[in-house]
Amino acid sequence: MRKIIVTGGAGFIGSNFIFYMLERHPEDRIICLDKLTYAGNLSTLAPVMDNPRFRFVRADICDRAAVNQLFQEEKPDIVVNFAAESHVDRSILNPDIFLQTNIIGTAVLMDACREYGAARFHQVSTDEVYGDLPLDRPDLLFTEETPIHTSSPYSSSKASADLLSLAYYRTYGLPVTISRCSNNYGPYQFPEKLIPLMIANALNDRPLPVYGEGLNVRDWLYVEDHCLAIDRILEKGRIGEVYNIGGHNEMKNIDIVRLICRELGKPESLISYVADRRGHDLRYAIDPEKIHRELGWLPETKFAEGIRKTICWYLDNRTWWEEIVSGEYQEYYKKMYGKTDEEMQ
Ligand code: NAD
Ligand code: TDX
Repeated sequence: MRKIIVTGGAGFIGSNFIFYMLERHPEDRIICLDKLTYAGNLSTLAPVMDNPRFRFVRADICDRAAVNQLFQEEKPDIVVNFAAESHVDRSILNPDIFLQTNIIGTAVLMDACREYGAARFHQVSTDEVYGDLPLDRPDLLFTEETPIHTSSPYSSSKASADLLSLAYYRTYGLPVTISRCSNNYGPYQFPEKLIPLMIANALNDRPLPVYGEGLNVRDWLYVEDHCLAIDRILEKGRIGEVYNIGGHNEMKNIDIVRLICRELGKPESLISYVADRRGHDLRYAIDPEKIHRELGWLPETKFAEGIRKTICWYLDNRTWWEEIVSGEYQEYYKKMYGKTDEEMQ
């Protein structure tokens, strides 16, 4: 039996990972450590709360005493660190918390891994650490050797955590692996991110705010394929290595928004071009050759299927996202887009 601490497991990818692991590995015990920020929702984890192989602990990964106490109690074999401030626009409005959680929090977790002898620390990173690629060079892709070259406070904080993780590997011999994944989509994604924001607004016949001309390109991966890739890295990945994760699925933002309108039967007149994001990365594109060659990973869900499943999930789970788009989110929305979600009706 492996004991696995999953940090940030009440968020989008972490919760999908917990569901995936409990089902795929009936011998594992999963302990979720989450602060429950605006992005973390305990209701997401309701289906597994009573599972005897699951435990939820509310704590901040920056809180050394709380983290050490949990490691003392559980003596985990593996730690998978999803916990992070994850939204680029929020990092532009207020970088400070990104430095705290994404950098200091990662260090606190790795110190606890050293102290209590975890056999693996896996850092969930992002393709954003490589900066961006030009729109007119489709031949260029991010490989694991692409230099770190960040654009936003968010990506800089994630890159800092990556460097720190590799330093802990080299200096202390901590058994670290890192994955850098492209943009994820799927169930339970907070509606501040492009795809769920457009689905939620379109369903409410509200404007669809596209930054700039909507020509920026992202490489989209269905969340379950990300979970599968991390599972492979935990089982067969080489210590001290970085693995890129992506599915060769580049799309322009505007094409995604138009597709969502089509799928929901909503008019494109809802699209509203708004001021561009500061420092907006032009294009992300992952070369997943290493993880394919070494670990045999390939994505299983095609975009056409994944986006339909995702849209259906948001249609079937209105209460989940309607509850979380209240309160703090309304304040953020106003700061970000000028009006609250409700005023935009
Ligand atoms: P999310 O914002 O949906 O969830 C983050 C979770 O972390 C929340 O449950 C939140 O409560 C928790 N958290 C935040 N600060 C914490 C703290 N100080 N202590 C404990 N818990 C804390 O994020 P996500 O989209 O699921 O991303 C998860 C990870 O994957 C992040 O590290 C992100 O950088 C990385 N990533 C995300 C994507 C993507 O497309 N979403 C792509 C590549 C990598
Ligand atoms: O209202 C919007 N309008 C818009 O045009 C929003 C929220 C986004 N966009 C654009 C900006 C990006 O080009 O859509 C694209 C995707 O934006 P986000 O969903 O905010 O994702 P991105 O900035 O690409 O970062 C995501 O992928 C990498 C995750 O949020 C990160 O956590 C991950 O590391």
